[in-house]
Amino acid sequence: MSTFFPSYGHTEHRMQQTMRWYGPNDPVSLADIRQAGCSGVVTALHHIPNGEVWTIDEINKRKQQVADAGMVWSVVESVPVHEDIKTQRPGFENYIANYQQSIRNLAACDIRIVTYNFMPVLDWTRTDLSFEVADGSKALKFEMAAFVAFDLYILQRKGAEKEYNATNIARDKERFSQMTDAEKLQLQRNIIAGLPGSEESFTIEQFQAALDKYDGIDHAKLQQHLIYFLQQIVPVAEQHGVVLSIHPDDPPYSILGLPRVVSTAADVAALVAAVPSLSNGLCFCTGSFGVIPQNNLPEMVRQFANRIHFIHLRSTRRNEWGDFYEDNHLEGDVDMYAVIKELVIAAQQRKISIPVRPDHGHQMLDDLKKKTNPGYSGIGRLRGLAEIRGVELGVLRSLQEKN
Ligand code: DNO
Repeated sequence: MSTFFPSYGHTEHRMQQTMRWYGPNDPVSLADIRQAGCSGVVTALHHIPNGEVWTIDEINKRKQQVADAGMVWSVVESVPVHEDIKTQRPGFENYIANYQQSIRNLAACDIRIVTYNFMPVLDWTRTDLSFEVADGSKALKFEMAAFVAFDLYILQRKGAEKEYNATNIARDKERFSQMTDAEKLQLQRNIIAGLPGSEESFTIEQFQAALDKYDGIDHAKLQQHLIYFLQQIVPVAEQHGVVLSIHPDDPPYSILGLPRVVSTAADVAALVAAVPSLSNGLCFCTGSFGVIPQNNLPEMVRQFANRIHFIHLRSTRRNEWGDFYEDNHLEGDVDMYAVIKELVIAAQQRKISIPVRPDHGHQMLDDLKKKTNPGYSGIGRLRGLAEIRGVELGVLRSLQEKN
């Protein structure tokens, strides 16, 4: 297809550029994604209820839609893991069997990279979905004081105050007292109404009930449940040539008293030690891991190089309170050059093309006038992708010139 165009060398191992597509209702179309320069699409069958088998028919329908637009469905994000698997409620084995079947069906349709996460109750979480940055574009933000205020004064979770220190609580209380009723409602919605891709949405009562199911499940227990899940799924994946890529916790720390077990390099190392197969892989999300200063991202790429099957590139800017907002892709706390360099080296060594997507983007330009999926507007992601591919090409060329 690209024979008319100059080759920059090593093109076969350049990252495969992709964008996430939420399906036919996504305001960003497949044609838009193609014009952004993508050859791959990341999507999921969001209409299938969590826990049910993805049938070959449904998978093929989606695959065809993507093919009709001139691209390939390269990564599934996500086949969601049912809550009963995470808590191991009686009957959860049925959900495991369904998950295995979905993997077999995806393999039958030649779709071989499957992303998932193991975060209890909530997938990714933010408190502000339209935080205006200096240039007037809008970013997603996680503000600790607002989040704790939600926990203490809106949700009023039992025992929550024991988990926070008194000085911070005074600050959180002050923050809450300054919010208007509309802001309180918006905050509640942002946290529990479900961000795109989360697949779950709650009222306050449902939310409390979902949290209660984790009574007695601490970090060690949740990790044990994840390892059990991997022991059941990875062999099936391996047998069918599928690789799994777990998405890290976002944010990468415990929230609402719930354990989170995929936040650090040590967490990932524990999963690898328990289930060493390369099908037990990682979705390397710089925006999630990057919120913890101790996570040395280039080092983590080196450590897990052979099991990074999918890449999310995004940068956050954090402060000492645990707040962060999503910065431009090449700014913020993530050393994107160093990360991309390690990824380029890993791909060259493995002689593969790893799919990458710009994770989120600011709402900017014309998109400010549109209704967009938070974090998933077209133009902001296009900016991120364009910057990332520029860095990648620069790194590749400079490595070639050195040799
Ligand atoms: C957020 C996404 C996550 C991710 C899941 C993977 O923007 O990166 O929702 O898709 O955690 O299962």
